[in-house]
Amino acid sequence: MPKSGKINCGDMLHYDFEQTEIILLQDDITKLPVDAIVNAANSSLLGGGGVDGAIHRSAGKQLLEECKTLFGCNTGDAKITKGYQLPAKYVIHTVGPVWNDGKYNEDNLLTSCYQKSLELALLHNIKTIAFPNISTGVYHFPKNRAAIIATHTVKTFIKAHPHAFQQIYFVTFDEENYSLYQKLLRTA
Ligand code: AR6
Repeated sequence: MPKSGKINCGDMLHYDFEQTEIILLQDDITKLPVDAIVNAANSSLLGGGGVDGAIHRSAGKQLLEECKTLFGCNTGDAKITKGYQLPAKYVIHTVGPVWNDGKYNEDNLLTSCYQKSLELALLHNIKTIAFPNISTGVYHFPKNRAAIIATHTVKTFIKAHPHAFQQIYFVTFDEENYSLYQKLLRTA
């Protein structure tokens, strides 16, 4: 069950996929009362800008203290902490690849971020999870390519684990990502 409350958001689109509801919304991920939100972190796991900065600000200092005990995270991998002052119970920190013309395994590393995050969620019996658009900010991964990877990887995982998740959220921050996801999700 979500930690608290009900999510009310105007621009929220729902797609039934197998036993899981995929939800697209444009919002601040730190506001969501889901079991887990995913953080687009860097390999230090000690905070930064963008969504990472917003998550650390909202969660409070205890999040940084727990992150210090994790000794970083490799690109493409994921680690979990509590959510502290966030409405979400957990934060899953994953490290996306920096886009470098696609010559450095970026596609596979981004796929791995979504996969490893979902595997960790499964281990912790997380039923509702929200993803930001990993690597599409300061790491400059092309947005359309990242959205194709995100939606494909999540759907593949759902097919392999049809009873694992009640709801998986794609939380976009900008219009461009919102319409890219909308196009991709409405085609089965
Ligand atoms: N809620 C949802 N999405 C957000 C929010 C928010 N509050 N804030 C930003 N976004 P970025 P990256 C979107 O740059 O590219 C950090 O400094 C944003 O519009 O946060 O993976 C880390 O410490 C974009 O679409 O992450 C790393 O050093 C998406 O989140 C580095 O940035 C990801 O943008 C990671 O870069």
